[in-house]
Amino acid sequence: MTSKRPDGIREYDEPAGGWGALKAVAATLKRQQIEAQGVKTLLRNNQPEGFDCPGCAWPDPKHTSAFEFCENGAKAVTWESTAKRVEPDFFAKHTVSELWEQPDHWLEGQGRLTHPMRYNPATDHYEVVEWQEALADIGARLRALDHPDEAEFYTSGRASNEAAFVFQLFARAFGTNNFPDCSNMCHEPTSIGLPRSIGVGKATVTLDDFDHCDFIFSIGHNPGTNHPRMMTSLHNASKRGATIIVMNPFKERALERFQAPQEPIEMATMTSVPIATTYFQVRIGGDAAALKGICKAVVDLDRAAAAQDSDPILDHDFIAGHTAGFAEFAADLDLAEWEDIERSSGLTRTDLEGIARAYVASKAAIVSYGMGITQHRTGTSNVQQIVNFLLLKGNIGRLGAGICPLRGHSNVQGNRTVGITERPSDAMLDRFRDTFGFEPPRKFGHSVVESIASMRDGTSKAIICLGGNLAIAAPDPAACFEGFRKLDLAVSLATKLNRTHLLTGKATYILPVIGRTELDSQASGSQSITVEDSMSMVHASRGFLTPPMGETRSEPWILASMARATLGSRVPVDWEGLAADYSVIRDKIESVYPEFDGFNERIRHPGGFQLPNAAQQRIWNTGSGKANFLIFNHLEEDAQTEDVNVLRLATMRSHDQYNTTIYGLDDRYRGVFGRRDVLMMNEDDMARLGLVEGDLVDVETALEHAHPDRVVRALTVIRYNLPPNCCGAYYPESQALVALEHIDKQCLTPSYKSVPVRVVPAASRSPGATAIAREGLTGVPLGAAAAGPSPREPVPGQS
Ligand SMILES: Nc1nc2c(c(=O)[nH]1)N[C@H]1C(S)=C(S)[C@@H](COP(=O)(O)OP(=O)(O)OC[C@H]3O[C@@H](n4cnc5c(=O)[nH]c(N)nc54)[C@H](O)[C@@H]3O)O[C@H]1N2
Ligand SMILES: Nc1nc2c(c(=O)[nH]1)N[C@H]1C(S)=C(S)[C@@H](COP(=O)(O)OP(=O)(O)OC[C@H]3O[C@@H](n4cnc5c(=O)[nH]c(N)nc54)[C@H](O)[C@@H]3O)O[C@H]1N2
Ligand SMILES: [Mo]
Repeated sequence: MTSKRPDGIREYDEPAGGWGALKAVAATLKRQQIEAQGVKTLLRNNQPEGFDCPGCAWPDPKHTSAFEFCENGAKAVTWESTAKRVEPDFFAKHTVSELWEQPDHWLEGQGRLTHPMRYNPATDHYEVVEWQEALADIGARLRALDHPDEAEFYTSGRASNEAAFVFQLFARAFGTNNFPDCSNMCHEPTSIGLPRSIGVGKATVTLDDFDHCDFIFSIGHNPGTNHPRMMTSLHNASKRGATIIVMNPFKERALERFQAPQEPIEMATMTSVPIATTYFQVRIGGDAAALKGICKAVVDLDRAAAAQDSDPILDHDFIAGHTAGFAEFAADLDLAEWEDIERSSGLTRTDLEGIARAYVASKAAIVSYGMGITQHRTGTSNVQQIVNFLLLKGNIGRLGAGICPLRGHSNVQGNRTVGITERPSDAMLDRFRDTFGFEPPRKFGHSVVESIASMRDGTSKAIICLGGNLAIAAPDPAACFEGFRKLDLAVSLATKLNRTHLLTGKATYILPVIGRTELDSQASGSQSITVEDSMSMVHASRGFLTPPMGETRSEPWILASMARATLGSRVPVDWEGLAADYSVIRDKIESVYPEFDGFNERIRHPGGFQLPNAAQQRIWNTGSGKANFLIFNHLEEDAQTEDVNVLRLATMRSHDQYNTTIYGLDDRYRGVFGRRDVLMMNEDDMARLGLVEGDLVDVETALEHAHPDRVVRALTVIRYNLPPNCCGAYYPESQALVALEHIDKQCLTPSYKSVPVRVVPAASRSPGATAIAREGLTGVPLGAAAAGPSPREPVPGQS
């Protein structure tokens, strides 16, 4: 018997991709009022002479293929090239207090920003300001700080290499390494964890490897939504007969079956290709235990083979010649009891031995992973367990094999490569000094969590945001809101209005930028920028659409002008020259980072060039000179609580969003339509807690010392295919539940995917209460993070 489901909740039986995706694109074009221009835009997306898709960081097949269809890439492009505008009269019409009451979806949906705006506290309105006046005032306020370390320089990963390089040059010339960046909330466990294991902090695979592997292990990511162009590689691998194993608590449709919009036969016959050979619903936070179980089974199979004199299972030559720490690793596996592994992972010994046997039978294996692995208190160790798994059979540094972290923002990896790091190495800073003739600061700066704590505590007094929506993306809205509102200066370079801009301090500016899809004309003519994808390919991107009428400027121009207004002749940098011709910026990048040798020349080749990756060549730039097996001597991140009413919550993206940008209210593949105020729960948990589908509940963080206000109210319970004791909700609406101190201590990444929560019947019925639970957002005390983490080492492998 099926009872009536809550409004907007229904089964979605279609495969991912296919006609559903084409329909969604048509609807998006219409919503953004750009039917005619939109198609032209999409056709030049990721083409040799076009711009790089601002959607995700998945690489492009040689940049020469026919238009590769991608529903969510189309949404990202049309969102930027919308005909809607937020002009000065919009701000004259609405006070900031009024705007604050609007949902995030509405704020961004108003369209593109067109003029530099300054907040006037006397009227509570944003008002137009001239560029030169704004830049002069920003410069004066930065100079007025007692110390450069009182300023934060935030980067969201959409910025080009050129913008990011000028930004960090500005901040270092000003005198600080405070570079909170979106990567701190995202793949920092990869940047910190991988170098200790294999000496580089990036993927070791290229697209070509996906055509040569016979085993893909996809852990904790949702490519049908977040890296849709990856579906082409998975689809092809599946058709070739490769084994694809998925480990994810949530059943994600695209990982079950996919219909390729490029394949006329599949589209015409309404058929689809199954993606996962087997789908394992691991418990939230159970990946390390599962990986340990699989490795234990593989090592045991090897021992059994040795006892019977059959062919070895492990790649013993590779282990002996290229790795360190195997004996200790194997000893640790022997200590792990199957009973504990099963309890922590939520998977059975039979399941895990099955994965081990499939792996043993393979010749070349790739492991891809995303936020389901990194956004945990043990994110760094989780990443290292994946490396251990690959090392057992020599699956790094050969064709068809390797590790594939799925980066987030389209150029987050490039931003890091060109100097956005709060922990720079001395070698990098020396080259910096030699290139620019000034001594950059050496003291390590703040990452995201540290910068939020410092702003809240009043020790940081200014922030410049190169894109993004930091106050909403970071954990603990209470701390973020308090911090932003205390600032002497807050400046956001942005394409669209968002809630961070509404957190006004003593002086608050919004500076409108041109987007990647748009023509960028400077003194020397029209400019290209460059980006680096998830597989270390650097290539040029050139926009061609007309920027919004008004006063938008390019990011490199704004940052160089701001640097000049702040620093005058204090450092010997020709800021105007950098802004006038981006090839001059690229020459400087090449001078600081030798791997960009011949930069301007090499980006003329369609598809660009690949940055060197030592691990790909089996050169291990680690302390031991080998690839390291690294032990994680626990099974999971939080001690299991005795309290059966505490669930683990993962906060995730829907199909209709880009991080804090909400394109629409549907999450088609998960069967959620027209709403985001839901809590996905396992049916047994619902029964145990006395809940039925459609009940309104409040969700509270169940951390020791948690503040009683850490709560999100009035979510509607929906049943979902999930392991017991796990639940899911959408980011950023669930952000109030994530505590600033609930982080991976090794890299300070928040545990967005593993929040212990208690689910209780809603205190008061407030139908339609979908926004962040604002009533619960004041005065949250902070413990550990406020004191600041222990000093950490420089981020290796990224210079
Ligand atoms: N269209 C679109 N594209 C995007 C983005 C976007 O918002 N929209 N965001 C970009 C950015 S910045 C990023 S970082 C990436 C994010 O891309 P993803 O890594 O795919 O991010 P999420 O949707 O947050 O979560 C991914 C998956 O983690 C699973 N998961 C949750 N907890 C666990 C766990 O404990 N173990 C395992 N194994 N799995 C778990 C969830 O079920 C979900 O399928 O996408 C990028 N691309
Ligand atoms: N609870 C929870 N929180 C999370 C996550 C999670 O899974 N769960 N994921 C985390 C992750 S992986 C990430 S990467 C962060 C994302 O954090 P951010 O990168 O800070 O957030 P976005 O939502 O991507 O930023 C959107 C804003 O960027 C601006 N923008 C867009 N394009 C441009 C451009 O070309 N130039 C400029 N200057 N501005 C532009 C627009 O104004 C838009 O409003 O969030 C993190 N927060
Ligand atoms: Mo991300």
